[in-house]
Amino acid sequence: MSQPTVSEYILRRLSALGIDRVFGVPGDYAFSIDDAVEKVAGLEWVVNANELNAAYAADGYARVRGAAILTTTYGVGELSALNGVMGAKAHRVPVFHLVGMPSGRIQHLGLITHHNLGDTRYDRYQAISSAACCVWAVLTPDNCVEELERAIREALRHSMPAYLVIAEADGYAPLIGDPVTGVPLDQIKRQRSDPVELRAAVDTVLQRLSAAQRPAAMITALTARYGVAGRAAELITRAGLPVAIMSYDKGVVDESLPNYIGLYGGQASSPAGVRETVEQADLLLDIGGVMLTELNTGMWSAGLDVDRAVCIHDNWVRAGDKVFINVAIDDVLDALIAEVTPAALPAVSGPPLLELTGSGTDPTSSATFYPRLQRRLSAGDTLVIETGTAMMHLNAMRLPAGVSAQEQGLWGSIGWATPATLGIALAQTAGRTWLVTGDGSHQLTLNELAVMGRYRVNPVIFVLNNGLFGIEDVISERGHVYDDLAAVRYHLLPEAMGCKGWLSAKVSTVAELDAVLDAIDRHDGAAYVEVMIPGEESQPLPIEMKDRAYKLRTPESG
Ligand SMILES: Cc1ncc(C[n+]2csc(CCOP(=O)(O)OP(=O)(O)O)c2C)c(N)n1
Ligand SMILES: [Mg+2]
Repeated sequence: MSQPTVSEYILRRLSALGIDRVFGVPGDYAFSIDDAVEKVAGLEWVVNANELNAAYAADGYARVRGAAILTTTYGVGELSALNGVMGAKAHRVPVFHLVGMPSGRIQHLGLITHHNLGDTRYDRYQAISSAACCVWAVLTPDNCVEELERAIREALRHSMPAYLVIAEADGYAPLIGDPVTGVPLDQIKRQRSDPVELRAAVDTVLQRLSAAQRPAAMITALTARYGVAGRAAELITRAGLPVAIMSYDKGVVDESLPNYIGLYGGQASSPAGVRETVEQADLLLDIGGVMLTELNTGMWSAGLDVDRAVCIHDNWVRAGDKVFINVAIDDVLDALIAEVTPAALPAVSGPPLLELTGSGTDPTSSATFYPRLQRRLSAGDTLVIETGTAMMHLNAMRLPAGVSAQEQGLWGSIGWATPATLGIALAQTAGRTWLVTGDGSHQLTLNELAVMGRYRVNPVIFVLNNGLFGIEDVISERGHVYDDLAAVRYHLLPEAMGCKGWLSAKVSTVAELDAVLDAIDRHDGAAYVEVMIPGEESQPLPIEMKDRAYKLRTPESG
């Protein structure tokens, strides 16, 4: 058999992980990659509206499939993608970012090229783009086989993006060396354990569990990244532990579990009793490693005692002042599931359904919208949550059985959710993909609606139109011109974007909202609803709270 080209080989090898789409924007330096996508069996192009959107879409896809491919062109393309790739790094999402660059002949002749600064430095962007990744390589015909294996291994081991650069002529050149076939991602052992450390870690966790009188657990999104969220749930169920999540981890636990108690976030816990269960626990089993940022902890109000916690991280375990290293999370969970003493599930009452309020000509508002949304989601669905006021409401809303969620709470780049919805919808094999986004966030990336129409994905999208960067008004104060938005008529967009067969509506009363939700139930296709929300809902936080949270006043003397 003749050798594949370097770019064909790279794409074939990556597609063997179980990837069937390539997100990106073509460019002349990247043509070898762009052409190869058309040639490699099992891969299809998704041409995004811009590279930032492509990176967000790849992030969404990889959250479902475990990994994604993103391709952009030299300089202008890769730099536009950077915010999205960095977000994938923050959220531990393996995205393979493939970038073309000027060929070796251009470089050796010292020719000046476009997408450069008018000089003959060709490697300028590598330091920038690679900073958003955990591994990077310039792939050539000679080093491609080995370097690509290294990049795949490291990206999966760390669960972070990889940056792969291919000079154009090299991409078209035949591969030198023996191709590797590869296997699907779920058959890959991503990290291996030191058996002595593993035994010691597992014994310690088992001892702590059996000694505990009031244990509780938390599970984080990191478990989903390593494909072990199901095993984490199995462990806490077998061990009979009540389980809470934090905001950033929304969707990682089935919230219909009888031992699910709700959202922990210090003083922002919901229901409020979750705080006591978590903070009074004599053993807190943290599976994944909770993230104690201000937004995740009700402004650093979490009272978690390190001595009472056992944290199972991706490849290390901490129990008080003991740290076990080189212990892979899947090995730790497997051993604990096998060896833990089974216990009955605690009788807990998790968060109730939101109260259904309003009717008829009452205006749509947060109070009338979220309870209705909650009652429409069903098993197999995914809810995509945009940063902003919507995230505050949706994190506290109990998800129905079998419903998962995705959000970008840590990186928090508004605009992420709309293209991520495209990637998630393309990656899902069942269930509906729902998006709730504020109008301001949507304005950043709404051109991706056209791409959704082109590739015939069928999300259900709610754009909450309050005419404001509302959450910014909350944390600053009302009335700043910089928080007012251009008055877009959102519900007309699907039509203008060429989205065929989309149900599209604008609702400003509860009766209209109920009617459109019924229509969506009956509609076999995408839906796009502009929901009017009163701007007055976005009331500023008390001054004291703003000072404490965002400005950190100079302390009083004495
Ligand atoms: C890329 C980026 N730019 C700016 C911000 C700052 N920011 C955070 S939330 C927000 C406003 C979101 O407004 P909208 O989507 O309308 O939601 P609302 O709170 O009004 O419901 C802004 C501007 C950010 N997080 N990310
Ligand atoms: Mg808004």
